[in-house]
Amino acid sequence: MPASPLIYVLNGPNLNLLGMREPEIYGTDTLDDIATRVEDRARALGARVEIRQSNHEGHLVDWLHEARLQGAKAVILNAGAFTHTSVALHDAVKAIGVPVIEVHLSNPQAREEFRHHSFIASVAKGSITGLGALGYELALDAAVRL
Ligand code: CA2
Repeated sequence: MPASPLIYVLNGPNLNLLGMREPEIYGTDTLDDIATRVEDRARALGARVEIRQSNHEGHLVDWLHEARLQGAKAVILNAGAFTHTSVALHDAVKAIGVPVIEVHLSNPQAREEFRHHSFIASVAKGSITGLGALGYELALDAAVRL
C-alpha cells in the first residue's frame, strides 16, 4: 500500500493572533480551529499533515527545507506579512522542488497597496486567497491531488 502523502502547512507572523482581533478581515476562527479543520480533512483524504506557525522568517525557511528532506508532497504556505517582503522565502520556495500552495485568509489585492505584491506567488504552484479558513481545506484537497 502506498504511504499516505505528507503535507506541510506553514503559517507566518501574527497568525497566532487569529480569532482575537480584526475578525472582519480574518474571521473568528483561531489558528487551532483551522488546524483542527485541516486535520479532519486530512484524515478524510488519507493524508498526513504537519502544521506549524512561527513569527520568525528563518524558521519558515528551515521548515521549507525540512519539507523537502521529509519527502513532503506539497507545502501549504500562509507567509503572513513576509509574503510582501521576503526574498528569502521566495528563494526557499523556488529551491526546494516541492510544490507550494500559497494561502491567504483575506484577499491582499483588495487591501492596502503594500499587500498587492507577493514574493511567493511567482514561485508557487498556485494561490488561494480571500476565502478565509476554507482556503486551507481547499489547498489541502489540491495538494493531495497534485
Ligand atoms: O490574509 C492573510 O492570510 C494574510 O497573510 C494575513 C497577514 C497579512 O499581513 C497578509 O497581508 C495577508 C497578517 C496576519 C495577521 O493576523 C492577525 C490576526 C489577528 C490580529 C492581528 C493580526
